[in-house]
Amino acid sequence: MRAAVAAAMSTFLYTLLGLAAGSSLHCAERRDISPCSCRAQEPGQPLKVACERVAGLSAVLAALAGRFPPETEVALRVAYSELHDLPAHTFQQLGLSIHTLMLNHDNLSALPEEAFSGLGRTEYLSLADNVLTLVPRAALRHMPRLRTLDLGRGAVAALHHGDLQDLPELQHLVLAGNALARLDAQSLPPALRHLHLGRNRLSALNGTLRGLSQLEWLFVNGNQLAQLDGELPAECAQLLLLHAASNRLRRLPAELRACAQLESLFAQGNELEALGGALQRARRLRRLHLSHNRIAQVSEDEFQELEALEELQLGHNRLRELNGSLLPLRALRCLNLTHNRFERFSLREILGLRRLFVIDLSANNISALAGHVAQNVVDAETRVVELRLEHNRLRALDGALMGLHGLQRLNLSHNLLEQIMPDDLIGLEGLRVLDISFNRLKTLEETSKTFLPSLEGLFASNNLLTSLQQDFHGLPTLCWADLANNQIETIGRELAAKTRCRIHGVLGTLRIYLYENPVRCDTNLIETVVAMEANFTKLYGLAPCVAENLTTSVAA
Ligand SMILES: *[C@@H]1O[C@H](CO)[C@@H](O)[C@H](O)[C@H]1NC(C)=O
Ligand SMILES: *[C@@H]1O[C@H](CO)[C@@H](O)[C@H](O)[C@H]1NC(C)=O
Ligand SMILES: *[C@@H]1O[C@H](CO)[C@@H](O)[C@H](O)[C@H]1NC(C)=O
Ligand SMILES: *[C@@H]1O[C@H](CO)[C@@H](O)[C@H](O)[C@H]1NC(C)=O
Ligand SMILES: *[C@@H]1O[C@H](CO)[C@@H](O)[C@H](O)[C@H]1NC(C)=O
Ligand SMILES: *[C@@H]1O[C@H](CO)[C@@H](O)[C@H](O)[C@H]1NC(C)=O
Ligand SMILES: *[C@@H]1O[C@H](CO)[C@@H](O)[C@H](O)[C@H]1NC(C)=O
Ligand SMILES: CC(=O)N[C@H]1CO[C@H](CO)[C@@H](O)[C@@H]1O
Repeated sequence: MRAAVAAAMSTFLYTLLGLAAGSSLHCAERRDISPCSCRAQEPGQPLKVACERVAGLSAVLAALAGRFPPETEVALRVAYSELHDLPAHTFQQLGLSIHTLMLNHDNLSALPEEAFSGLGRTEYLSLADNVLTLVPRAALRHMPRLRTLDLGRGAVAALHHGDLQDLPELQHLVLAGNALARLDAQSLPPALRHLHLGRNRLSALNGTLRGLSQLEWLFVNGNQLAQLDGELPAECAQLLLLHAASNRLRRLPAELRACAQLESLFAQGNELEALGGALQRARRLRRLHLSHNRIAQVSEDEFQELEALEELQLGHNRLRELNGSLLPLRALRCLNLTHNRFERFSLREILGLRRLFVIDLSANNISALAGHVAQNVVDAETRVVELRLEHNRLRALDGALMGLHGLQRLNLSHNLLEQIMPDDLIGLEGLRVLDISFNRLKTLEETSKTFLPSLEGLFASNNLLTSLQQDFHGLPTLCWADLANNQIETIGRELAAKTRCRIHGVLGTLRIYLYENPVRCDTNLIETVVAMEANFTKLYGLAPCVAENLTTSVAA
């Protein structure tokens, strides 16, 4: 989940910050412009010139002046430098056409009024990673064409009315990671499309977004917002993404119903107790992250029109029931319900969700699974590939998984399973990994009557198994069996007689892990080990018994 958010964030920031650079123009010789460097890439893009750890703007001027044809279009970055001589010099003196200017990690706490004079064509300015406490309004007045302004990770505490008023074309504004606690009314330019106010100290948005009818991406995550009621743009028809995670939201704003284009909503880490129908009509919504809230109920029609939803993250909430609410989610691929309060789960809740790929029901309190798909619907063609049921209270499977034909990974670890019946896993032709570790299984004998033609990995450590005989006879392609921490005393020689490890058609060796078992160390065992090795099966964890005896036995 976090990865997804991070990916969305970085895509966004990439759009803003990841400028394509280069030019059909050639760079000056590197030694000529030291300590700066130059990179040319795609034609038609500005030359990328970077200077690091320079002693002042004068040093930049000395390095670059006269090295390029006049008015060459550049993206200039001056970073990790001291620009104490900014009042004495200006960027205009470089004689270049600065399309992009990035002054990062330069310990800037303020900018002189004339710093940017002559930069009337600059479209992109980054002052991120400095210590500015105010928006440098007077300096920005020289940049009327600015489309992108990045003031991220600074110390700006307030956005005042008029701070950005001289930037009529501003579309992308990043103020993330400052100390913003105050936003004055009408402090944001109306043409904004992307706005990042994340990781500040905002407890209210003060109506500042109401007029932003072009807004597509809004980040207000990591603030102290208790509500967004009446704060979204009055016309939010363009809004594609709303990132409001890690606030104190107690509900979602009803106006979300008007944001017909919304594709992503991140509201995890809030105090939501219900959704109140705010998302009912979000027909375009694809990603919905609501984990780490207090959601206790969803009404039957909560997701009524969410026919495009692919990912639903509802982990770490207080749900006990789904109320059939998921059934309209025809495009759902990932359903995450980890750490809720389900005591039973019925597969009827996912009936007809043909795209569903992964279901995470781990860490609930599920003691019963119900409503297996095969029994209920003829057209129940599910594609669930991964089912996570670990950390629940299941004592039996009751055949509930029958019919999940596409299942490849099944995690049942940390439950209370005492036995698995042949019917329980019937029809799971595609199952590749089965985790039944940390249960109370005394034997796998019944399991061995099911045929699992694709199983590659069996995790059954930390159970109460006492003996291994024909337990793998239904597992023709097994490659990996972890049986550590059981009570296994005896291992039948024919255990793996019908198994030949195979992954994607490639033959390999079956590895069986037997650490921490009271395996009886006798001549039988030694012979079993030798016979198995001849059949591409290796037993691990029987040292010191085998290690010592094997040499004698083989030598004999
Ligand atoms: C940053 O600038 C301040 C003065 O504005 C100065 O006192 C401080 O030493 C500078 N820090 C670094 C790391 O250069
Ligand atoms: C809201 O805006 C008003 C006037 O524009 C300002 O005085 C006030 O401090 C702002 N409040 C917050 C919490 O930003
Ligand atoms: C199920 O949905 C109905 C309305 O559709 C609602 O009244 C009821 O409280 C919901 N039940 C649960 C357990 O969420
Ligand atoms: C479900 O969400 C939790 C965090 O809320 C995450 O750790 C877990 O990996 C997710 N499961 C899946 C299958 O994505
Ligand atoms: C788990 O479910 C059982 C009933 O199956 C109930 O007695 C118990 O209180 C539940 N535990 C939690 C933590 O909800
Ligand atoms: C099953 O879940 C447990 C607990 O989350 C985890 O440690 C284990 O690695 C999972 N098994 C597999 C095969 O992924
Ligand atoms: C070894 O493989 C052969 C042929 O598949 C089989 O007949 C025999 O029982 C196997 N022996 C052991 C110890 O697995
Ligand atoms: C059959 C056999 O040789 N068993 C011996 C294997 O080694 C252990 C010591 O590790 C002896 O106790 C067994 O008698």
